[in-house]
Amino acid sequence: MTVDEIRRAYLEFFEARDHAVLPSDSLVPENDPSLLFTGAGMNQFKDYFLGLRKDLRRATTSQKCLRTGDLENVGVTSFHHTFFEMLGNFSFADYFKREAIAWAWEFLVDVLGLPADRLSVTVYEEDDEAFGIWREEIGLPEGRITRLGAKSNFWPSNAPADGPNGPCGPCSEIFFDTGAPKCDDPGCNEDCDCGKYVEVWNLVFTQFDRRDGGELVPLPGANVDTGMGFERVVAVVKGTSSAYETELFRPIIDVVSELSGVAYDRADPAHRRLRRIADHARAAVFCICDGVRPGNEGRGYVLRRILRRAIRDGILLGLEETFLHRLVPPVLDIMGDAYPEIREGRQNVEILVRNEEERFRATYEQGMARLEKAVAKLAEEGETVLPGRVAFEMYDTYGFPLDLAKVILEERGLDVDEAGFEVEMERRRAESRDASQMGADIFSRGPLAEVSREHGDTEFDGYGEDVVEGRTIALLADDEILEEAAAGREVVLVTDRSPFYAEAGGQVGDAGRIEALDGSFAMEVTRTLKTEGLHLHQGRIESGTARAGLEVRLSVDSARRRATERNHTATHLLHRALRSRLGESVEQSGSLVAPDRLTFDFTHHEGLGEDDLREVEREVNRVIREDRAVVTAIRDLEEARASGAMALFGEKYGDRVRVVSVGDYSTELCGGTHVGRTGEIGTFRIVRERSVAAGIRRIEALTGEGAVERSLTDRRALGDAAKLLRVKEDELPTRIGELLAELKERRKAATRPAAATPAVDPASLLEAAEEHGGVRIVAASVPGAGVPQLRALCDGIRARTEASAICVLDPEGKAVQVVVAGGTAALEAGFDSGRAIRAVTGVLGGGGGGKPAMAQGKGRDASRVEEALEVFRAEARKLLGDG
Ligand code: ALA
Repeated sequence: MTVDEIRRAYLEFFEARDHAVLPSDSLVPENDPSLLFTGAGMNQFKDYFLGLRKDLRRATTSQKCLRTGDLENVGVTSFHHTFFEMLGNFSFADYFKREAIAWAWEFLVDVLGLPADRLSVTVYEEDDEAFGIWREEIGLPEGRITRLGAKSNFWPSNAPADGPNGPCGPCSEIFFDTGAPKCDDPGCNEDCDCGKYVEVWNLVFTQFDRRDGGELVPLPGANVDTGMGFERVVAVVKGTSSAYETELFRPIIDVVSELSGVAYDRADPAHRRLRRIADHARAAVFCICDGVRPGNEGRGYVLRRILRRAIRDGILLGLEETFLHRLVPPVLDIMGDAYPEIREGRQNVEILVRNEEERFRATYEQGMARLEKAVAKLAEEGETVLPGRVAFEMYDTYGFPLDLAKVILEERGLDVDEAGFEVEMERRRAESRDASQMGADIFSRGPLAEVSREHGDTEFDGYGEDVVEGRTIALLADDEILEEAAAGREVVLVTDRSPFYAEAGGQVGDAGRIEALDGSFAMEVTRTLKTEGLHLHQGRIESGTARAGLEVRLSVDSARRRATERNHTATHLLHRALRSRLGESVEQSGSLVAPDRLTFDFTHHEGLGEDDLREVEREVNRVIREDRAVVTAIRDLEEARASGAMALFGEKYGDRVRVVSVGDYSTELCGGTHVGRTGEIGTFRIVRERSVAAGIRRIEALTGEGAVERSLTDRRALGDAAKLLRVKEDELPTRIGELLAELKERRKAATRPAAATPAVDPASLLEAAEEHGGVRIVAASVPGAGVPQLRALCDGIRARTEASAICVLDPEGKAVQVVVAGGTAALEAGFDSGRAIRAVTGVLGGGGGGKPAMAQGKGRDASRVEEALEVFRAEARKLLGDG
């Protein structure tokens, strides 16, 4: 059986038993930012187990999974992987232990043909029912049924005591005995990790919903969740003791071998690097295809760690060029039939992997040098622990993930101060927070917390109103609560309610004015932030004296807010349009919504072409013209997601969310403020598109007045240019092209070594010429003249006197060019250019010919120019006779 056949046999086996065959869920759980990666087949079915959904009773899948908890062991043991496939069959309040066990046994023994006497099982120590089924119904001898505790036979492991909350239950695991002898441990059994027993299948009887405090609440139905490790079962079927020996991995390892020239030897401990590379290449392909991009946070960081570990392994194997992207094709060959989606993104994946490798290689040598220095210093001081500060520098400056630095140090018997690393990391996080939030953090401790405790959260009234009346509750400056603040003072003013939108979700905070109803003070607000649930109005007291307890009118600067709203709604339209044009893999990765512009960062592997930009701009403008209504609603998070609302990757949301919809065109979870209808945006213009990080692009755009102003500025520039060049505006490109070509030509001419302008003119040549019988015999070398000038010289001389016999030549260039001419009086006296030229070019080692009045020729031997001129004079005298 091929691997594809084994996978198919499993799905068909359960399909024949009324299971719906469903596709694998994404590796990145779509609606669950709390879960980094899909780690089991059951993840996509949580709602079914909890009884929240009931439209399915039986399902079966082969699920893409990623687990990174055991990174150290990947490639070291035979069966540890980051990325793996889990085959599963699921019952939602339908069949239970009896069927699950019987079918598992039937599949392993009858379909895969595994020898029954090499299979053994474990059951949860209290699960007599499962024990009984294995013993009585399957007929397994008692000696091959082991009872174990919640650590081994509850799923998730130890869930009652340690969590997580959610569906869980006792399980029964099926093992294959490799036939290896038991290890030295007297208690060696299925639970032992010596490698004798390979766990192939876990049958979970999902009966409970674990709640806080370890409470196990029975689920509405008894469920089944099974997981068979595909790589393991393939190895077992193929009779090998390592998944890396199977056709799931071996072709990838072989490519690494070929590229590095390292012949793979399974027994050589150093060759775990090849296995690790193969594992990590698979993981990287699947992660990237499911939308993860290398980065410094969350999923992106997991991917970066995996990639950089593999790259380092490659460097240590002697791979001097980027290589990891060359493993993408073998991964696609092996896995592409089962998971066709990975074929679609092939180019993307290769580009991203190569980018990441180039980036890491660029600093790798320097980083290693830095680490060597630090290691030498440790040795000198007799220390064995690398300070956290250095580990952080390795991460921050040289791109070495902490765990990679750890691996490198471990290889030398050294350790890292991880706590120290965390301290540095936290400091850096705080710095970047400060840089982006400035004032806000100063107040997040102490006095503000006090205000918040006393008064509760500020009420935000600004979705519908620009002007609201409220009451001042606190004044702060320099981390202190003030009794009062007089004109001129910079303060933070807190009120019980506010129409001012506070900086969030990329939208800048509002500006405006706050005035006491009794006229006792007025304040200009330049910025609004929110912290501890309070709206903080930052600004200057303009007049009077502000204090707490005053009735005030808060007025948002409406023009500024409207401009911001245009940009915010346009950002949603842009997001939607980019996805329509470039594909749903486009993820928002940052945005700024200000009154004067918007910027939108998103994942994409390459720059956008002119066509893409134009299409996106057209589409957004079309939706603007359609004047669609922008509607906001508060909905349940789950309901909003089910309806397809776009949520931000990695963003945490509460149970009730605000959903902003633009007709049926775009739906996003968003707390910002928006226009009422798209027509208000007026117009949308992209002004720039560029890269801001590997795989992340940024679009800057303008709307409304900003876009109009920009158009006017552009038009003025065009008009001025057209006037200067005296053409119509639409002819500018052509005209500029012509001018540039001309300029280029001139520049070239200017830099050409100045063609030796002949220092001769016809008059001076005539003057220097000898005379024979009334005819002037002109013979001269004019270096650099070229044939046209030589001819021109002849004409010039004849114009002065027809009594002339002329030979001019140019000895520069590849050959000596010769022109001979005679004026009419010379011809009458017997001169013949044709005959003369033959004499001349004969000397020069060439030839030529022509009419009596004009002849042309050339010769190769520039060293005989003087001689040739002398021969001409003699020949001319001869032809002219004695006069
Ligand atoms: N969900 C079970 C596991 O992951 C089947 O082992």
